[in-house]
Amino acid sequence: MRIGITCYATFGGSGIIATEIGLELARRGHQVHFICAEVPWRFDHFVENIFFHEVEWRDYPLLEHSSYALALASKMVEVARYQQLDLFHVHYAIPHATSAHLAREILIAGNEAAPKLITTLHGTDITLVGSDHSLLPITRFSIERSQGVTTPSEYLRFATYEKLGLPPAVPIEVIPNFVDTDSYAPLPERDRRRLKRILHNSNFRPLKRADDVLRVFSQVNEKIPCELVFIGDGPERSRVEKMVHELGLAAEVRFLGKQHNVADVLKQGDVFVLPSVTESFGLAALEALSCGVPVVASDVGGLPEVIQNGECGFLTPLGDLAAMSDAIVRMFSDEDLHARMSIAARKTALEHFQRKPMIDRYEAYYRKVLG
Ligand code: GMT
Repeated sequence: MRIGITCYATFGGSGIIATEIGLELARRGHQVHFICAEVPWRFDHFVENIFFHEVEWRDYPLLEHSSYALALASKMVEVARYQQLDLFHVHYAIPHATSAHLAREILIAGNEAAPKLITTLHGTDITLVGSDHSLLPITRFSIERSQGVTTPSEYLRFATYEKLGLPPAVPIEVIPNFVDTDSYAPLPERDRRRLKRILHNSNFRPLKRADDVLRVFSQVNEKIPCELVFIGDGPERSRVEKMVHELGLAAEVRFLGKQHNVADVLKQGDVFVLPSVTESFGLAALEALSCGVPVVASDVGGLPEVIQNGECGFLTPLGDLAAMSDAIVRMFSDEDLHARMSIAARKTALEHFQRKPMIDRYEAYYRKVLG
C-alpha cells in the first residue's frame, strides 16, 4: 500500500503513535509518506520506504489564522497525485481530517483517483476543542466524510458519538494505543540505595494538573523522603517551578524538559503519577507500565482501560490528592506490594498493548477500508 500519514510531529502521544505506525508499516514493505509541518522527532535514522513531505505555508499577515489547514490540503493533493497514494491516515481530527477531505474533493473534481481517508481521533480533538461550538460542525462533518474512523479507547469512541452527536451509522473502530515493549522495559535490577522516585511526563497543559503532581509529592515526601522527576515541558511549567521554590522543595524536584529517550528515565522510577482531568488513553501511563513502573492516576476517561485498579496501580477520584498520596505511601512502605504491582504493570503492557498486534489491526483495517 502507499500510505500518506499526517500528524502533529511533536512529543505528544498522537505523534508518537502515528510515527510508530509509519515506521512499522515501512518495515513491512509499504510505502509511507509523512505529510507534516515538520519531521516527526523519532526520525533520527534512515529507514527504507519512508518519505517526508513538508507542508509549506506562507508567512503573510492576511493569512495569519488559516493557512496551515489549506497548505496541508494542497500538499496532500500534490503527494496523492505524484505518489499515487491509496490512503490518507490522519491523526487528530482538527484540521487534518478537514484538510484530507478537501484534498479528496479537489482530486475527485479533477477526475483523479482520490485516496481513501482514515481519521484516528486522539483526545482533545473531540473532548475539548472539537466539541466546542466554534469547531463542532466542521469536526463532525470531517469525521462523517472519513471512510474509516478509529479511537484508541472505548471511552473516546463513546465520547465521540455523545459529544459530536455523530449518528450511530458512522462506525468507529477501537484500536488501542501500543508501546514498544523492547525499548520500554524494566531494568534487570533496581538501585535500592537511592531514594524512592516519583515520575510525571506531560506537555504541562492545564488539564494535566502538573501542580497536583507536586502537591501529591509534597504529601508523600512528608511521610517517606523521596524525589520527584518531571519529564516534558509546556505552558504550566514555570508556574509549577515557582511553586517548587515556594514550598522549599528545590533539592528534591528535578525538571528534565523534553526528552528524546523517555524510556531511560522511566526505568529509573518507582511510581508514575497522572492526575489529569481527562485522558482518552494515557500513552504516558502505558510507557511507564511497560517499564515496570506502577501508575497512580485519576479515574477518568480511558485510563481504566489501561490501568487495572489495585493491580498495576491505583485509580483515584479526580482531584482527590489525599487518595493519590495514600496510594503511593502504601506502595513505598510495602516492598512486596510494590514488587507485585511492578510485575503486573509489565504484564499489562506485554499482554494487552504490544506494538505488533496493534499494527496488524491497523493494516487489516486499511485493507478493509480499501475494499
Ligand atoms: O489530545 C490531545 O490533547 C493531545 C494528544 C497527544 O497528541 O498526545 O493526547 C491524546 O492522545 C494520546 C495518544 O492517543 C493519548 O494517550 C492521550 O490520552 C490523549 N490526551 C487526552 O485525551 C487529553
